[in-house]
Amino acid sequence: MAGPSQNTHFSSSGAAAETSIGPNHPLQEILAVLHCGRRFLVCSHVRPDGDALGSMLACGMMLEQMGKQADLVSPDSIPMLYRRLPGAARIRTAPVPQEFSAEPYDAVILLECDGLERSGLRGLENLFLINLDHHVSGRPYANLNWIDHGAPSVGEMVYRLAMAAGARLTAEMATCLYTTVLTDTGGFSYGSVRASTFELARELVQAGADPIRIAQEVCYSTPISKMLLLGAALNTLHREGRVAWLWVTHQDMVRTCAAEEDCEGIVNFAVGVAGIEAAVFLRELPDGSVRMSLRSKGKTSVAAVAEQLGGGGHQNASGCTVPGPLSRALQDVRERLRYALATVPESS
Ligand SMILES: [Mn+2]
Repeated sequence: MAGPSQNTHFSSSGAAAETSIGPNHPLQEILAVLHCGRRFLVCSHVRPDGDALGSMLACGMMLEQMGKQADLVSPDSIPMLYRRLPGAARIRTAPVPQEFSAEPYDAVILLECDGLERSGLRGLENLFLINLDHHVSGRPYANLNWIDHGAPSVGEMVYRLAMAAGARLTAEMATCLYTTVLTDTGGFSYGSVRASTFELARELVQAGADPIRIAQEVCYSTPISKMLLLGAALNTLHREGRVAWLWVTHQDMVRTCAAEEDCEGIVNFAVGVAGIEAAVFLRELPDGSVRMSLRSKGKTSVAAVAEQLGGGGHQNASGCTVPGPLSRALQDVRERLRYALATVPESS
């Protein structure tokens, strides 16, 4: 196994990167480590989304095809709408072991974590770390780093890795990967979408991913608690110029019996308003701090705003957690969004 001093960083954007996988490409180095090892830990970030879970599952399937042992671990439970992903029951969720350093892993594969803390797992520091990320906030903290800011989902990177490994694209794997693309591009509508995104989608559908069934499960299986919470949030919807915002209090969460996962996607109702370029959804947490989800359209970036507030993400989708109270957090983020928009010309 390669020593932990090895440190490779690669960053690219645009489709050109896909055609130039030379011997020094981090993908090849990652592949070499996977070939040598026997047992791997595969994890992603806290509050896993469609990309995190679909990528973990596809990565596990690839490793199994390679004859390796893969342990899939998430510190948080799997949101309802992803529990029917092929192999989802394989992911170990809480309670997870607090200490991984004693486990005989040849490497840890971290999917879209911009640091070890994002994994929500402890004791990984001394293991050999492989970092696959596509976030703007992605940085080379691991032993091997493959960061592709142009990839619409980290699932696409797992796909490229699996193809390079000679893995067979099974219907199950294709279903997991299609879910990563569908969810991380907001249904093929974010700025990260390019022609190759549809080529990948086509390939995944040909391999057995059912786009209609996946859309049904991801987009049309809303629990009633989420609809009630959405109602509460929509009651607070406001706009000022090109910025819109909405929020829920902790009391709203309790009253509607909503789970954390029910907040996902609510921000899209604000950014979806005509004439709006940037939007934020705020949620008051039980301890009074505030979780924010930011979205924007086109060239307007909300990545920097989230980073200023200690979070991170993409140009069109980012998030952060800030101290309360809600009213002050809202005022602060509105000012930052107004400032971010001041540099972007109004779209026609
Ligand atoms: Mn992602």
